Amino acid sequence: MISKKMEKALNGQVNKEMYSAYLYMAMSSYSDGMGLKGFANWLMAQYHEEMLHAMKIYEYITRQGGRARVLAIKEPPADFGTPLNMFKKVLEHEKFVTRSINDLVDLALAEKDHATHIFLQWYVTEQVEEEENDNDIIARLEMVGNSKDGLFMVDKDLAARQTTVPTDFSKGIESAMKAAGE
Ligand code: OFO
Repeated sequence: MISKKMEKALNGQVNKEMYSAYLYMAMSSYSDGMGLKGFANWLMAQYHEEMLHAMKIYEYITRQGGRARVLAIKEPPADFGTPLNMFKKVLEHEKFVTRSINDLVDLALAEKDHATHIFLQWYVTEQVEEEENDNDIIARLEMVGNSKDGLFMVDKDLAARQTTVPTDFSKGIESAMKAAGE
């Protein structure tokens, strides 16, 4: 059982994760428009990851006897500047999400909600990985500078990203993860 306050905060996080998915889908489309298929691929893989992040919380709320809400998702921007600027925006957004996860952890501790505290640990770890990935890509783009060949190489690398993240959650997260081999 979770408190009403925790239910509201978790529903807010579902919405933030959904917005992350929307934002990365918008960035994927923008990358496609620039002919950067690898960037588009990486960002669309990230879209799927964010949907999983959202659905895990959605399911957790329900399992804890709460009511999962489907709140309106804000429209993301459509223009992101250079690939480097775009990834700086990705990192900035992930830092915002990290702060939001930390706030949820603080709330779980304040409420002595041990189940939610344990549940959130997965997100704490995930955020370290998210920021690390973005920092790596930013460092590579900074190294490349204005070199078109360099950008082509980064694009080729990002094209290699594959995701096994499940997309069908009708039977629950656990079985979706198993079916996807996660
Ligand atoms: Fe869900 O980690 Fe990004 O936003």
